[in-house]
Amino acid sequence: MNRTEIRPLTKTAAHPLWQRATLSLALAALGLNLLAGAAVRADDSKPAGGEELVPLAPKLPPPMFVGTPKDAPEGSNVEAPSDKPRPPLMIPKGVGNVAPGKKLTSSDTNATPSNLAKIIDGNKEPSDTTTVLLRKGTQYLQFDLGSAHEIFAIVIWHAHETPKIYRDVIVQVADDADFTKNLRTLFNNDADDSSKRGVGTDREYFETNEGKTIDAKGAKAQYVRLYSKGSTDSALNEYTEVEIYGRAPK
Ligand SMILES: [Ca+2]
Ligand SMILES: [Ca+2]
Repeated sequence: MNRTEIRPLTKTAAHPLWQRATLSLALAALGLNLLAGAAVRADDSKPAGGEELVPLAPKLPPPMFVGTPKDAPEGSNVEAPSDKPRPPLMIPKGVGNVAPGKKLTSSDTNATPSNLAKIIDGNKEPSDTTTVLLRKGTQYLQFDLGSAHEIFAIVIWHAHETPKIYRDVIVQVADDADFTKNLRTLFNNDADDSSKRGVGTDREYFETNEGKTIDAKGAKAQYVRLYSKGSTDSALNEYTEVEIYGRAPK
């Protein structure tokens, strides 16, 4: 540096050198604070337990119909259909489908174990041979997970060959097989309580290849029941596949 450059700064600049240095330090500190703020915000996005969450991405069967369904039947509170994929549910990393191999029974005692096994065989394409039929009226499927599990999501494919609406879709969990201990309702769209499991406030929905994802929010339970009472297509109850995303508690 030579004197001709220093002089204008020291004599005429708004900030003497020491003030400029202080300003630079203040700006640097501000930058660090902003970086620290970003780090804090990233930490805040994690759940209280600090677990890493990932989008639930079940393997989807191909769609069976093109476009969005027609208007809902009169009196229905059905969700507006969308031609876009639904936003994924976030679940803890490493949580998988625990349904395969678990004990599966039904209120329809005509449903044989080998028939019910089709509901947890991974095939989600509805057809005469892959879809399990339960008799008409309110019927349920019951899963026994063998021990208490933390359940984060339940995905249900009734039958998506047409955009039908299933009635009285109710998902409950409990600590015992008779559903008397620690009964909790995770989903219920039976607005008129015709299935006698309580008045539901959840929306009805059109069956699609995406299935229906129920947010189980980490509920701890050994038993899961899925109810339905026929659809806009038929009085019978159909299931093509059910997945239960959970884990045995640590
Ligand atoms: Ca299946
Ligand atoms: Ca009903």
